[in-house]
Amino acid sequence: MKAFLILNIVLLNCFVCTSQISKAFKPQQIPGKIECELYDQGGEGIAYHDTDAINNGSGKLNPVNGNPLNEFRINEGVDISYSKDGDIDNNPYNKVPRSIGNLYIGWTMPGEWINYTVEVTKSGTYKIGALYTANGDGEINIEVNGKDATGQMKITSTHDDKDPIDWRQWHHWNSSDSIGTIKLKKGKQILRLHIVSNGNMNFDYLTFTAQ
Ligand SMILES: [Ca+2]
Ligand SMILES: [Ca+2]
Ligand SMILES: [Ca+2]
Repeated sequence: MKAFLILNIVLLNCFVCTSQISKAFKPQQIPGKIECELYDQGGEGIAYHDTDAINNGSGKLNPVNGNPLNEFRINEGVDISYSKDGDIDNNPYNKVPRSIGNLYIGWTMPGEWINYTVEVTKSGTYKIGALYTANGDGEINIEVNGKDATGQMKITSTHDDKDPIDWRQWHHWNSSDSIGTIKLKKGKQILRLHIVSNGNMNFDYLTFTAQ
């Protein structure tokens, strides 16, 4: 009983200390590449909102087997997987060449959002790009410090009727360097990526290039 109480106090303290603010998981800079799986720490409702609390990639699709890629942020609701060999992610229906072993966020659904605390090194307008897949046209937007900063941005479908394998419709990779633009001020900013419509998109990273 005593051990149980102590454990509860430890867990409660930990919950209080980690759940109040969204903060960077790893330093990420703009201009540059923002790795989507390196979203903020803080958990559900603080650093992200996901439709279900389980990670449908780490520990589920990708079983625990000692490979750190299979277990990345395993206890978090954001769904994470990584690009795989063997005609899974490097398949003939890709629009761009695809390297393997790269973590990405997937199982995206409308209404979900993810925070990225980033360091902007220079104020200005940036072009937004992405390495992504989209089973059907979708839309996203990005808020900065709580305000919509991009409007709805279209993510063009990578669905290809010629692919005979149904599940692989979520693995046709494409990149774009012009999905939208965003004005950013120098300094620490919290970007919030919203899945607006369709879902069914995977994002490996976003790029921010000075205009
Ligand atoms: Ca989830
Ligand atoms: Ca999800
Ligand atoms: Ca990535």
